[in-house]
Amino acid sequence: MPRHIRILILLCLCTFTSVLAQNRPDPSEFSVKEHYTKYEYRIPMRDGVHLFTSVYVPKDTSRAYPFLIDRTPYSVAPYGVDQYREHLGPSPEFDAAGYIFVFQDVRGRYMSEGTFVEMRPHIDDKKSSKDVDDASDLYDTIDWLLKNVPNNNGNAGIWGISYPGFYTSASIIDSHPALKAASPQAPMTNLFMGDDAYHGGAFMLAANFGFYAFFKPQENPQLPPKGPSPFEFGTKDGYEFYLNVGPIGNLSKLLDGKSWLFDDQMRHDTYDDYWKVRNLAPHMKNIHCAVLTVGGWFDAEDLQGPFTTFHSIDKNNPDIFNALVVGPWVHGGWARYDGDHLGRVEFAANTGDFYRKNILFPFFEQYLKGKTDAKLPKAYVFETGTNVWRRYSAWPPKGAEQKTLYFHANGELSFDAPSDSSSFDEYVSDPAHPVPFVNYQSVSVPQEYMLSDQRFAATRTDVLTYETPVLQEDVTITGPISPRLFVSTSGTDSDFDVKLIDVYPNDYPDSKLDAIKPEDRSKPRTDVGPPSFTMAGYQQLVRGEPFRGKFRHSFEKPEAFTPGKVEEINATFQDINHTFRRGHRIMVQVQSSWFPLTDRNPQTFVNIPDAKPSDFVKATERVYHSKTQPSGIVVEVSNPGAEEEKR
Ligand code: PG9
Repeated sequence: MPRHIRILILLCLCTFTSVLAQNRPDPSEFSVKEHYTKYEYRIPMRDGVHLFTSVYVPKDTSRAYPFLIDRTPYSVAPYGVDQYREHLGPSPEFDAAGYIFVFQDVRGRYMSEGTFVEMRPHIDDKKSSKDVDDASDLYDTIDWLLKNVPNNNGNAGIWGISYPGFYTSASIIDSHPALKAASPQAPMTNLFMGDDAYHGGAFMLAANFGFYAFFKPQENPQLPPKGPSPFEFGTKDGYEFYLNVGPIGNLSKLLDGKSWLFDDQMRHDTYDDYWKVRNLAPHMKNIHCAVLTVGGWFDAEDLQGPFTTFHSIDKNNPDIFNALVVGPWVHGGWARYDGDHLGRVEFAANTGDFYRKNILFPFFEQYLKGKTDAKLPKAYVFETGTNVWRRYSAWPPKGAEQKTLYFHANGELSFDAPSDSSSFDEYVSDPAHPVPFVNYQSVSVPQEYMLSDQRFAATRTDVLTYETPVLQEDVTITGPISPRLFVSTSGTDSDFDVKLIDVYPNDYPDSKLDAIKPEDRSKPRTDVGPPSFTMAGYQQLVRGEPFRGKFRHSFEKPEAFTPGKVEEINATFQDINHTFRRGHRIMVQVQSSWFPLTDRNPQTFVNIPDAKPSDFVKATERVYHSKTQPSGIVVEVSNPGAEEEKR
């Protein structure tokens, strides 16, 4: 066919599709009330408890629709059949495409009957109708919806972010046959092992106190909720606030007699039965729907959950479609933001929109409506540093080479092992002057801290810094990173926090972004941002985690240090997918406090929630880097181009 005719046909097609697009409702101007009718039901569960459920049904009855369910402890408000939500689905595409949207208050929260249990443990072997959990609640809900809500197509899907992400994973076990697709997003999976409550055995202080100051035990279940009243910190400076509180046991008194949800988190400070029964990973069996788990590289709350969930589902349900998506996002940011930057770091594209339109929406359309195959890879992961999406057939990608970034004398860092027969660095850690986790004031946990500038820490005498020479070629690190440290302390307990950092070149151009875009200022959890600074020499945190030394042998049975005795610590930190570019340097920092991100280690071996002010003492910490005590971080070095899935 002559070229000009081909161009003409192409032009006609383009005009035709753009006319079609113009005729579709613009998602941003979509009126839920105009297109949906709202119903409210009290759906009976097998034990007689009723769960309050709002259902929005498309007014257009010319076709049947699947259910898309969201189960939440945070209220399905607004209540009343004449009160409508502004948005229904995970993104505007869903509202316009047509689903029967279902929102349910979980047991014991807001308008639902029953008792609320924090991360209700799953019951594998249910003996009677009294044995209920989230899996049975979703099963009973789907059964009821299929029979009582007309115009459904017989399929159901479920999704949710954070706590609703946990409800998604917990509810799909022993799946109802009509359940065809699920998307657990930032699902809490094991609160002690790297999700909200504890990281490396250290209590995530500011995030948990902030959360439970608003997420209180409910006084009047089944009454329409009043908005939570904000906690008065009396200062804008969280560092000062938490330091003045003293031992963390004092925090309970500040919660007005409604502190048991917070106390449970704070007081279970070892991996005891309270946490073990709440670890969802071993129970993720008998799942018969397609699953797309979503996480963000900079999720300060539930970054571990997506990986644990994805791997557990893979292991226990090999026959289903099970995939992972991780982008450069903060907690739930994939649903709210453009995802083109965080703080001053830019990602070169609107990654949020890309995910919403090209990953999540096609996934549900395929599995709930039988639309075109979304052709999703096993792992759709954004590579930071290079700012590209990678499609891998496995996560972590196959073919990576294990290497260790070793610490050396004089602050050097390299892939070569040290050869000195004796070598160490030391610093004094003082709980009265802990290392701050950001260099600006905030009472919350600004999620920007996950990639924030570490130059302020590098200059402290209680922070060790190791750095490679300028890289001559790109180095891509994928998967979990595993510090292996040889340490000693003059005390009987100490934290060893390790940070992997990307150091930008000294001629790196400044960002065109304000510290925080004006339109983002009013949005939750990004309300504070870093003060202005230059990007030349920027020390971008890539992954940093605390490790509480007394757990070096077991998270169940903490052990005191013998002062001065060298001990080995092996930790595993959450995955990364980052390329350190040619011209940059790789840096590692080690410190013994990270405040008030984590609580302070008194540096005396005690039960920390019961610690007295006098237990908090200075300690001299040593980190060794000799031939026989070679501290470093074990990493997986990849060749991304070679490993990417062939389409
Ligand atoms: N990740 C959140 C959380 C759950 C439980 C405890 C603390 C935080 C959430 O936002 O749902």
